[in-house]
Amino acid sequence: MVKTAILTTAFILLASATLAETVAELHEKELNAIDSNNDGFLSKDEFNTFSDYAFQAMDEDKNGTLGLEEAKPFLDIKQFQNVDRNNDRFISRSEYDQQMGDDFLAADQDGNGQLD
Ligand SMILES: [Ca+2]
Ligand SMILES: [Ca+2]
Ligand SMILES: [Ca+2]
Repeated sequence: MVKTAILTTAFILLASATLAETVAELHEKELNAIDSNNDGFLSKDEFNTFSDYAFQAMDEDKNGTLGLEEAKPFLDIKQFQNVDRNNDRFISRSEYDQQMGDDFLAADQDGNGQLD
C-alpha cells in the first residue's frame, strides 16, 4: 500500500476535477487521460509524462521540491517520510522519480513495461 502511495496520489490529483464520478469510472477516465496514444495500455513514457505533470501540479511554489505543506493534501505523514528517503523533510525531484519508478514496477505485475 505504502509503495504505491504516490501513484495513487497522482491518480487522485488527476481525478480531483471529477469528484462526483464513481471510483470505477474515475479509474477508466484517468487511464484514458494518461494513455495519450489510446492503445489501452500505459507505457513507461506515458507514465513519465503524467508523473512529471503531477509533480508540477503539487509543487505549488515551483522550487523543485515538495515540502510537507505541499504534499499534505495528498500524502499522510507516513507516506511522506517513506518517499523522503534522506529525511530532510522535502521530497526532491529525484526522490519523487525514484518512488514513481518503484510504483510503476510494482504496478507492472507481468513486467512487460506497460500497465494494462
Ligand atoms: Ca498508451
Ligand atoms: Ca515546492
Ligand atoms: Ca528528501
